[in-house]
Amino acid sequence: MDEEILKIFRSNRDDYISGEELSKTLGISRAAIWKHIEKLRDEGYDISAFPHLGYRLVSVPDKLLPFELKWDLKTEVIGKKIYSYQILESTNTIAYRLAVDGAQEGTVISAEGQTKGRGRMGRSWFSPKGVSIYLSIILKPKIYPFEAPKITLAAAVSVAEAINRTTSLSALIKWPNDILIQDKKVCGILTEMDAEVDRINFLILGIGINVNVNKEILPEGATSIIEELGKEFSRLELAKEVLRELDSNYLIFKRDGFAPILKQWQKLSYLSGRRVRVVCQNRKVEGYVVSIDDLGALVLRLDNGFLERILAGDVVMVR
Ligand code: BT5
Repeated sequence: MDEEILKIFRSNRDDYISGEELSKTLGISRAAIWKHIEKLRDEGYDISAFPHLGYRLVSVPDKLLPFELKWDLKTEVIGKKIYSYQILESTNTIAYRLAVDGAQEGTVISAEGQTKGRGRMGRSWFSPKGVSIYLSIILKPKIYPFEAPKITLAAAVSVAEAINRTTSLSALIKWPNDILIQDKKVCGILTEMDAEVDRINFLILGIGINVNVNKEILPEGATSIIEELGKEFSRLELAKEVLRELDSNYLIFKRDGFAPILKQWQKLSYLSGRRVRVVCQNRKVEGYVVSIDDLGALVLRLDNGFLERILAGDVVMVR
């Protein structure tokens, strides 16, 4: 019912709508309408009320609520179903459970804050409440498990493009899963999956973006949109653009394969041409970044002139 009321407000943006009209259209009493309006106000909607005129929607809260995320989203796969929570341990954990229970591809889980946000390899993701974006998306690509890094890279391209499109900032991708602005990490992506040897049952794409959070409380080497922009930015607008970009890149990937994504990735790559040390498993490899290959592996030119492909690891810059 809240969504129905919001839909009516949205289609009469500048007009007042009387309680009587709402009650007739929705088939509930005026007292019930009032209760819903109060509930929406509690959620942060600014709804003005004038005697004899009725109600008008003034502004919506900057929260990742399902109705707001879905409004005007215009995606094909991503976000047909959205679940939003206040505080969760981790959006990836809930997404995993929903996927096990058969949730449809493209289902999105968002949270205002996380108590056990996680990164790769047991690391944690600092997730304060109400200031950033924490999303998990369930995907079911028909690819082999060893191809999963392609999806992480497609997601990285999507987030970087979303930031660059909605803000005046320039975000770049640091292989494999970091988005940087001015050399500092603004977003991390965690891909987890349920797979058999030759097929992926589902894959969970976890995306954390620091938006309106102050640098002082972030880990060393991190930044946020507000820090780089010098002013607050709408989490809702950015999250929607991420979902749109992801939808479009995922469809491109399904239709045309990885090559077009790779091309985009190369334009946004922070590492190309730089000297790096990659820590992978128990090894360290040093060299100049050539590119990534058609599986999403990082290709380094070693000092002896040989090329080496690295499938997974952490990259440290070397001067
Ligand atoms: C990542 O791991 O960068 C993946 C982070 C994914 C987070 C999302 S939020 C929604 C979804 N639900 C989850 O539970 N997770 C996903 P990794 O490359 O391992 O980087 C982790 C490291 O980044 C940490 O060890 C810190 O050094 C640093 N870090 C932690 N929190 C950060 C933050 N908010 N901003 C920037 N850096 C951070």
